[in-house]
Amino acid sequence: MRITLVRGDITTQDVDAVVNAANSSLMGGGGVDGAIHRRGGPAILAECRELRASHYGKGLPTGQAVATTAGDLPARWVIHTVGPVHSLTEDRTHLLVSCYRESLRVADELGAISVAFPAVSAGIYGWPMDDAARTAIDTVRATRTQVTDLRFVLFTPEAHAAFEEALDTTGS
Ligand code: AR6
Repeated sequence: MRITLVRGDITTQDVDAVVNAANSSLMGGGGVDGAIHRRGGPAILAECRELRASHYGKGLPTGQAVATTAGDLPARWVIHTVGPVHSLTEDRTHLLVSCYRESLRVADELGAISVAFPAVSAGIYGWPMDDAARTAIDTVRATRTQVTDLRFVLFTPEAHAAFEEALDTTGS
């Protein structure tokens, strides 16, 4: 698997699947979630509604992932995962790890070969960027998957620098 870092907006990525940092409601929000629903159009929300009705009446649990089509995005699928809100009193790293593992499991189920991830939980959910980057890189490196082109699409120079550091210093 090749891991690359890209500066920019995940909604422009021409990949099989883009991962959305969603919330349990699957009904959209700010950050990456807002951008994906804005650019992807109403088809994504319509499928999210169906998933809520058929499988996730109480919402998609934190750490899990589920796929919809990608509407008007260049990608084929959106994999929605719910990151943990960062906590100073409780270590929720296992839930962030689970987001990456579960997203890759869903990607494999779909037959996706190229997947773009944002820095899950590192925005509105308040996860410190350095730790979010290390957890992301360590986890994808340790996960067995058929994905061969895995990209982290980082919105800010700080996020890009943190992922670059993590890519250079962890896992080896
Ligand atoms: N492309 C790539 N990265 C982005 C983009 C984009 N278009 N927009 C923001 N980022 P966040 P979270 C970066 O807040 O912390 C939503 O309301 C951003 O700078 O999107 O998991 C959901 O509905 C940050 O580094 O996700 C949830 O309620 C990273 O993506 C909640 O926010 C993640 O930030 C989820 O919060």
